[in-house]
Amino acid sequence: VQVSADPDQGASLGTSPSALLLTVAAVARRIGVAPATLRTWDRRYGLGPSSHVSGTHRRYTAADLERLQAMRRLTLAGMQAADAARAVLHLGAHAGAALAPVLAGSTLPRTPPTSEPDPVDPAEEAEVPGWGAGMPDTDDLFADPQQRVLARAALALDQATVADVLWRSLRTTGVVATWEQLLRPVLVAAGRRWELTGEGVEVEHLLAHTTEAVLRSYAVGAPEPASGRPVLLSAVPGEQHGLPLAALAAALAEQGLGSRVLGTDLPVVAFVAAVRRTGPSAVMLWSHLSSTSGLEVLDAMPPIRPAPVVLTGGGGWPVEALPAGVCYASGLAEARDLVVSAVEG
Ligand code: B12
Repeated sequence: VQVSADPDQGASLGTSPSALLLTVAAVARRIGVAPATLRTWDRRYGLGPSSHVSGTHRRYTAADLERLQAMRRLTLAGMQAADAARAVLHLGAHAGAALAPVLAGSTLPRTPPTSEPDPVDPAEEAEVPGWGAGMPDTDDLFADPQQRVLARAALALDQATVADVLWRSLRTTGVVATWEQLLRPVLVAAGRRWELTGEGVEVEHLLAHTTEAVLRSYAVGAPEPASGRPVLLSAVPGEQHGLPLAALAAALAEQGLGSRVLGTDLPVVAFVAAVRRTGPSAVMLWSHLSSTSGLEVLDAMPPIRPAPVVLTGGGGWPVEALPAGVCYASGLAEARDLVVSAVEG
């Protein structure tokens, strides 16, 4: 018999994973809604706990939790609660994975409006956290429905929906549009929130981590230059921002060009060693913050033959002070095109 130390769980637990028994409060925390919303979903749509432990309140099983996670994904993707509940009751827990990405793309007609509009429930209204003091609401901040879905999912720490939205956008609009029109505005808002309130680091981290993971897997498998001289993408010492490198790797892969990402905060000696060892055709150095020391890396560039094309990107570079022959790319598409022409030679 499986016994859990989780204070949220019931004392007498069953023998299978489906016997996970959670309180309303525990489920509410896990899926990111108010407990009152769960009670509403139970009362109105029958999406309640299916287990009863004698002498205690009713508890949610693992299967109940999965259904509620599906419900949550669908409502985050913009579906009316009543329609989402109907989909979940018909399709089970798979409804979220099956329908949320489609809804995010707005290509599927929503479930026909057979239901009465839901009466406004203050708990449901409040269920997606806002940006906090000084920031407009998500709907006012973002004109584009995709941006809203991404922002709401990030605020709710709903990693599966963040990844779904990104994958769908990459497949339908490509890397540059996904980066410029979907991701950058939401990343900038997350950064602005932190700047204004000091809050939301967890949202920023989840968004950044998921973005990086999705962009990296999008880039996997693209062939490197036939010349045998690879493309190296690296952030300068002290620099923790690396998403633009992941975006560049994905944009290059989309053009059929593989690259090697050396990551963030690479020490100068390690960069020099990588250049000597691989003899790259092009090198991109990212510096986001002016406090990071990119010029040191340029000074240390080893004199290999043929010399690589050296590109820089990010707001940290003193563009006027760059050494002769070093290019500055001001955006993703420009960086991609410069690397492609460097490789084509
Ligand atoms: C995600 C993120 C992080 C993540 C990074 C994770 C990762 N794997 O990359 C983590 C949590 C590590 C992080 C850490 C920090 N961060 Co930060 N972060 C961000 C955030 C939200 C997005 C960064 C990003 O990818 N931006 C890319 C695009 C979106 O940037 P952009 O400015 O629009 O792009 C311009 C150019 O760079 C160019 N461009 C855009 N895309 C591309 C692509 C290519 C290939 C090229 C060539 C050019 C290009 O065009 C634009 C116009 O110039 C930004 C918010 C923001 N506004 O960017 C803050 C932000 C950059 N961070 C900030 C700060 C202060 C920090 C920390 C110091 C916080 C701290 N106290 O720890 C640390 C820095 C640590 C370090 N030494 O590097 C500030 C920087 C303020 C400043 N200018 O000095 C920002 C702006 C947040 C804010 N509003 O205050 N951060």
